[in-house]
Amino acid sequence: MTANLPTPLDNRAIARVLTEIAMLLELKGDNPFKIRAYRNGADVVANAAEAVASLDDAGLRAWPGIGKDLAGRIREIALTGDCGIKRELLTEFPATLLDVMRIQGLGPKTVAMLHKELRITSLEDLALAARSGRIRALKGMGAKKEELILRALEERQRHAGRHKLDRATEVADSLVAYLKQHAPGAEVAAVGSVRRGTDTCGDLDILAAGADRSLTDAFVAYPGVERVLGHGDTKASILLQGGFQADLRCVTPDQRGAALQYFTGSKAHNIALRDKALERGWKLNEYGLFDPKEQPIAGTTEESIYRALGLAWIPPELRENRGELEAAASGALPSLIERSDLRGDLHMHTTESDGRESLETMVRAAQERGLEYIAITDHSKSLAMANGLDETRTLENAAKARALSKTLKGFTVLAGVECDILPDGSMDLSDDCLEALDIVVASVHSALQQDEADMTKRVIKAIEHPSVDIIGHLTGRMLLRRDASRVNIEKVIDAAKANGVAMEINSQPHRLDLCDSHARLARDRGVKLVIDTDAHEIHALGYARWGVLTARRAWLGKDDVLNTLPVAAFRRALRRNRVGA
Ligand code: DGT
Ligand code: CA
Ligand code: CA
Ligand code: ZN
Repeated sequence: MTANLPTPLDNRAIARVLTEIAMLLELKGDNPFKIRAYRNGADVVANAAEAVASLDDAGLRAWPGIGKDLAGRIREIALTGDCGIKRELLTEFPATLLDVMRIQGLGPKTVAMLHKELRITSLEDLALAARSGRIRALKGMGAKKEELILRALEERQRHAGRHKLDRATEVADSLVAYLKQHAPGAEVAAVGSVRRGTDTCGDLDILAAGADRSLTDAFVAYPGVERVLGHGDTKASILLQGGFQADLRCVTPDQRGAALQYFTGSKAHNIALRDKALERGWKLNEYGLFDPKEQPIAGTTEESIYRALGLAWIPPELRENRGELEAAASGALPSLIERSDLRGDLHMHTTESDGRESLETMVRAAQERGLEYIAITDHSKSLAMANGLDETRTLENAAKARALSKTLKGFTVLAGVECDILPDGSMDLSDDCLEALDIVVASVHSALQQDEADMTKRVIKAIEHPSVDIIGHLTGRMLLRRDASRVNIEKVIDAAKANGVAMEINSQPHRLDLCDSHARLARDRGVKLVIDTDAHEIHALGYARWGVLTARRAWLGKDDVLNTLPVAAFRRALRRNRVGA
């Protein structure tokens, strides 16, 4: 495969090929040291700060655990997107067997046995074999294991083809950058769910306006394409390594606005908008807005289309047909929060519990990002695995934070804790300890399977504790991995409102918890929100971007979010300091 301008693979894609080689070697039962070397190589590449493809052999070998052979393979993968050893291994094991290996609970030995004994080569084969009871008969398997496989397959089905927003955005951005190189005069943008900022995204939709026809050729030649699904003059679809599907649509400059609007969606928003056009006897589609004689009314810009329909331009995050058309008609669209409105971050961890950086490092990184205050909120003692803090250590940690804060100009470090909410709703730390802090985030981390009544009672009990200021990541969901816990959101929100407790939008891209609709409900009922990163390392402070997107999807303005306030006002707004609280 050759592109006119070859773009080398990014680090993530290279790491993925290395991991696949390791997996194939595992299937083969190859030398464990060799396998470990590839896995280590994948880690090193994935975490490298610079683009691996730009390094020469010596540069690569300067890294720990990268020898001559591995360095050669990495360069081969970076430049060609593939590797001889992988091709060779794939003659023994089909690529679809790697999907089987990614099923929760299936190790390489089991997969190799399934391949050998039952000729299983794909997920379809695996499902068939499990459903017909052929797996239980194998050595070391049994009915229970078979049942677990079926459940894992079901789970996968539910999540199939979806990706977390951060990764989807990253892949879409690289594609857009690549296409721009090939069509410098064109306008190229990611549309669809990535532009709307939904917490998970299906396929990636890319729109190019004013590019010539060869752009679809460049698109299908993108490095890292696994399969071309369709290739015409104005549209093309590809499947990328890593499971992303991407669609490109090319339009003329005068169709740009209409296409941008149409392909941004959502489908529900588009249908409601088209109804508005139909009311006037007009037609709206991806080519433009037309009168009954097919004469164009609008289409060059999104604004022109909305305006012609009597509407203000609607930010993409709101386009879900959740009342935005009515608001746009009556001048009632909210003024949405921006990332630059955030002044503080109230949830982060250090090496005192399970964070990877010291207090000092986290503070410096927050200052460098332009924040004015942070709260250090390490875990409490019941999270033994995270080295959670007991009362004594919590207070020592608080003293350290306050002492550091005194030495800083124009920056405040608040002494806090992320206190675990125990299964019965009581706090993991004593009342005296919690009261002595500047801020307390209370979160559920265990017994997530409780039924709705118990979980609701548990969270409300925490909300009623006088020293709890913020409820962290309410539902404990892990996107595409673990469902939200069952909790009566309305009752929780009402309790938060009654007690003056704020609710967190946790910005970790695998959480985004509260989700957009819960956060909107909270705001509608007058509950204040905070947008936190829950950072465990400095890079994660950047996750605020995803939390802000979720907040915008929840219709939040600056005034709805406490950590847009300057520090003094922020502190006065905390439950513990509120007059009459
Ligand atoms: P995804 O891919 O599941 O994360 O969600 P989207 O919103 O990116 O959906 P996708 O890729 O199926 O389609 C992209 C946009 O194209 C969608 O947001 C709105 C528009 N669209 C797709 N199908 C229809 C349709 O049947 N009617 C209308 N009016 N618009 C559609
Ligand atoms: Ca899409
Ligand atoms: Ca699509
Ligand atoms: Zn937590």
